[in-house]
Amino acid sequence: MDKREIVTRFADAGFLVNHQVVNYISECGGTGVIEGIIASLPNGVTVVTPKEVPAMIPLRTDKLNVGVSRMPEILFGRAGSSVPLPDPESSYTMFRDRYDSLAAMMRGRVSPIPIEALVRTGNRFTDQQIGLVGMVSSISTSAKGHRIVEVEDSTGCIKVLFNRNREGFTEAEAIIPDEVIGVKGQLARDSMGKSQMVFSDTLYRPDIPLTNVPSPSKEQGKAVFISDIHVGSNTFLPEAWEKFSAWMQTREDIGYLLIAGDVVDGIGIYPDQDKELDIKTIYEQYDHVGDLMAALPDRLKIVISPGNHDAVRGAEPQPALPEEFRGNFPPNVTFVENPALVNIQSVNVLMYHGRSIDDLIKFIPGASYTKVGEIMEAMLKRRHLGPIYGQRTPLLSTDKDALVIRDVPDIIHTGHVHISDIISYRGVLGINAGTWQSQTSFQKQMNITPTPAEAVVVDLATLAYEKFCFL
Ligand code: D5M
Ligand code: FE
Ligand code: ZN
Repeated sequence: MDKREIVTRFADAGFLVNHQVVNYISECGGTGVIEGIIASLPNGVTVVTPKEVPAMIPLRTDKLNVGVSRMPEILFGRAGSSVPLPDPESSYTMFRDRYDSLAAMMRGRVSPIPIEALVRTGNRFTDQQIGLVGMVSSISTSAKGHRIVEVEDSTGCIKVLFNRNREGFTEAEAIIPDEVIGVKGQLARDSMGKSQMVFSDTLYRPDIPLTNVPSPSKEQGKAVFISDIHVGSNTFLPEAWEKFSAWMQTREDIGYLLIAGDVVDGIGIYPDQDKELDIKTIYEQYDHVGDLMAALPDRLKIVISPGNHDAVRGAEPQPALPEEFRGNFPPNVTFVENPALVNIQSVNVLMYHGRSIDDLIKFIPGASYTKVGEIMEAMLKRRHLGPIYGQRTPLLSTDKDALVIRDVPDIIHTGHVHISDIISYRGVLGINAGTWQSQTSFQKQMNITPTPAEAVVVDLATLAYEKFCFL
């Protein structure tokens, strides 16, 4: 369209027009465009500038431009992906996968020899420095206070002694059942002169590489991390949630909300729970969570993974919340399994409810509920979210061990213990989100003081975080 004609048309309608607008229309518009622009002009405008032409308003690249936040990409833990092995006895497959994948992370540092070759009578390694990688099958303490750890690989098993007077003994004391460790040390006969034993010089864990650096997003955007809403419980804090919800309306810079499980209090999770429930059916509890999610800004992309109070199988990996409970949720919610690896604007977030934290606190000396950050660190060092089999965390037999931390995440997001904590370990940000329920009668008995109504905001472009409280 001719530029002079454009100017004339605006003039006929009583408007002056800026040259950028003229250029824009001459390149991509017909007469209909001019009529559209004129029709939508606010009262009082006499000069038409790019500001008045919605299609010309550039996409904002400042931090407020998260209205266009992309859908989270589920890298691991997509709904329906964790399938139990047909034969529950075949947990061997899963442990074999755990061993293989964690051993691979240490092979270069440890140069392991198969254990069978170390224990064979007359083997050529006796009294030599050797390396091995094994899964911990039993742990004991000798009369002199040394740690004796039995480890196994697919070829055999052997005892390793960690001397209490050696440097690094604290890490050896923190060895837990079913984790995979590497050892370098001296192969020798035990004190009875019978079987072979390794006297450890150095303990290795799969760990996060020292060279790991955080990889923030190249795009602007922010995400909120919460957990353990416990809707339905009479200790759920509706006023605090309302404050949070109202605040979210004002935070146009936030594009994502991630929730790490226990969104409802559930039904029949602990004895006499019904006496502590305000909402007594599981469907009504989820419908209410759906209402809470729908009241949040719909520009948000919400990701929900389940916890031990949710209406899914307790054994981990836990499936995503089934369709029958999702009826009242808005379409901007994505349901994933527990655990799940979620990519938001190229930042990888490992979501895990954290039931194993109870077990890890029990087994790691000095660990406590008030220092959950150390437990997230323990998971990262072991590259496993919950190694200990047969304690409080039920583990499902699957062909791949879903709790192995295969790829180093940028953020690990847990919950469950209702006490918030944030750490940074070798470039990985660890966020244990608190809860949205006040102290329960059980927690009172156990002397657990929760940190309710907190939300952690992470700037995806810098991975800097900020904590907000809504009590
Ligand atoms: O777990 C909240 C926290 O309370 C978590 O650290 C476990 C602990 N907890 C809760 N119930 C029990 C029982 N019955 N025994 C031991 N520890 C418990 P949540 O998953 O929200 O219940
Ligand atoms: Fe919880
Ligand atoms: Zn929980």
